Amino acid sequence: MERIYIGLGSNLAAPAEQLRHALEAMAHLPQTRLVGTSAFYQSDSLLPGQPRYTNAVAALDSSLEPLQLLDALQAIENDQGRERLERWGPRTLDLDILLYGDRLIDEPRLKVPHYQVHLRAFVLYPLAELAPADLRLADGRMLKDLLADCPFVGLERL
Ligand code: ROI
Repeated sequence: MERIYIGLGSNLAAPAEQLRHALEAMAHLPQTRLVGTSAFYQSDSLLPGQPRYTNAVAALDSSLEPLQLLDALQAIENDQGRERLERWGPRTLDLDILLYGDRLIDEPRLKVPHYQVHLRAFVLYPLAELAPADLRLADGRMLKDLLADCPFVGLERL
């Protein structure tokens, strides 16, 4: 079993409902237990001209291998009507593997820790609700240092 953190995001079709539905689906994955859910947060899109996003983070304990988990998360995204029209386009549901135990993963389909984790308040603050205060990422960075460099700006805790 490894502790895994998943970032959830949605900016289409009742985002908070999308997140709740995805949490329910993750709770039913094989070899997996949903052990925690952050609050939901709203923020503007990093790209202009899109609806605001609702984001959250979930903690899972799972014995699925990373690519098995990625497949399962993409199936949940697809079930909830995700259409991959453009790379950074609006989406009904985005599920990102942020951290996977203390693994460093660098594969074409999957990079962990997520490459933009340090830039995104809407990931770091919900993550900090679930993770231990002294969490060290697999690449050596401390969560508390990333938080100190990423102001809580433009986030609305729902
Ligand atoms: N902006 C916010 N606030 N939340 C997201 O999840 C998010 N996801 C994206 C882009 C378009 C970069 N902006 C985002 O993919």
